[in-house]
Parts: sequence; structure tokens; C-alpha cells
Amino acid sequence: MARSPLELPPAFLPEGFPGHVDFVKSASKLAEAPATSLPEVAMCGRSNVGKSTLLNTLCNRRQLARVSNTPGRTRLLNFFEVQRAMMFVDLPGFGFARGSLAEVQSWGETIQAYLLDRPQLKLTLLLTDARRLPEKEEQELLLWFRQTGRPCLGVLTKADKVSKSDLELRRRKTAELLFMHPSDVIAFSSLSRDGRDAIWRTILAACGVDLRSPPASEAAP
Ligand SMILES: Nc1nc2c(ncn2[C@@H]2O[C@H](COP(=O)(O)OP(=O)(O)O)[C@@H](O)[C@H]2O)c(=O)[nH]1
Ligand SMILES: [Mg+2]
Repeated sequence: MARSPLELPPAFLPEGFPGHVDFVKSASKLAEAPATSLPEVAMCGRSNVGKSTLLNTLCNRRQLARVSNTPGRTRLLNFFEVQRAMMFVDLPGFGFARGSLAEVQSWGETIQAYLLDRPQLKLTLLLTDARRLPEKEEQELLLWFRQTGRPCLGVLTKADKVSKSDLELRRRKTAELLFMHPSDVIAFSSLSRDGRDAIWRTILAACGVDLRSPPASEAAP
């Protein structure tokens, strides 16, 4: 099978990383996204799949999820600055036909506009629940997203909810159903933190961030 585009050299990951994480803002449309050029990583998936929890675990924080799970913010794009080196973007969850049809379409358009037109987007994490295989909605999103030519990493959330042997089968089947290379789907659990470092290494490589060198803003002039 062809080599996965995400199979990059392992990135250096220091103990206790990341030290700084700040909520920047919520945006209801692309035009409201923060005007920075930091590389961005988006968390995409159904409501309740574990997007905010993944963001929390990656950042070793508890209250970040509170920000993205605040009523009124769950339908917005929430931007977090990480280590002054990159942005994490918690996207609104899809798959809930709550609200009017016009509202649902408008969130879909906002998400698609962001995924398609945001130049600094370096990696999209597509989350699916380990207990259920991807459905038409996720497959359609992936087929559409592949046409953009942008990199995507699959994350199988709540890995602690299925047995170890079942998990590996589900990981491979998920990759197949999402038209992805098997090594581009990582199983993750917020309880055991399994998968956290592998996801981080992919993020750092995709963002071109090497933690051995200081961020550009702190480098000597
Ligand atoms: N057991 C377990 N529960 C999880 C995991 N990730 C998320 N959850 C739970 O799933 C629910 C939804 O998570 P949340 O992050 O709010 O999902 P979001 O709507 O995609 O942001 C919460 O009750 C989380 O505690 C996980 O890895 N393991
Ligand atoms: Mg959330």
C-alpha cells in the first residue's frame, strides 16, 4: 500500500507540553476567524464524539472544554492558541438536526468554508466514536474533504469503551470506510490518554513546529 502522507519523522515532545494555552475567540463565520498566521489544527466530528475532551487532553487542561461546551458556543468555531506556536479550532458538531433546516445548512456552510478557504489550516482531525463505524455523513465529508487535497488524521475516540482486540479491528475498518491509510487513524482515550502522544507528533509535524527551537515571537531579532 502507498506510504501515508502523514507518516513523517517523529517530532520531539517535551514533558509537560504545552505550557501555554489561551482561548482566543469564537467565530460564527470564516470572516470572524482571528487574523493570525499561526498554523491551525481543526477538530471535526459529530456532537458528543469527544472533540472538546480531545482538545483538553492534548492541552492538559480542564476548563478549555468548558469554553467550547458553553451553550451558545457549541455552534461556533472556537479558537485556542497553543504555546504561541499554533491554533486549535474546535468546530461545531455536525449530525444533529436540531434547529431549523436553514440553521443546519448555515453551520455546514461555515464548516466547509473554513475547511476549504482557511490558508493556515494544516491538519484536520476527524473524530469518530470507537463504538460505531463511520456512517454516510462522515464518508461524504471525507470524500468532499479529500478533493481539497488537505491532510486529515482520523481519531477513534472513547477507545476505553471497547476491548483491545475489537479496537484494532474497528480502527482498520474505520480507515477503510473513510478511504484513509490504516496508519492515519489513531485510537484515543481521554481516560488512559492512549494515543495522545501519537496525535501530538502528527500535529507538530503537520504544523512544522519543532519544539527544540523557540517560537518565532521569542527568537532573537
Ligand atoms: N470514556 C470516555 N468518555 C469520553 C472520552 N472522550 C469524551 N468522552 C465523553 O463523551 C462526552 C462528550 O464529550 P465532548 O468532548 O463534550 O464531545 P463534543 O461534543 O464532540 O465536544 C462527555 O461526557 C465526555 O466525558 C473518552 O476518551 N473516553
Ligand atoms: Mg464540544
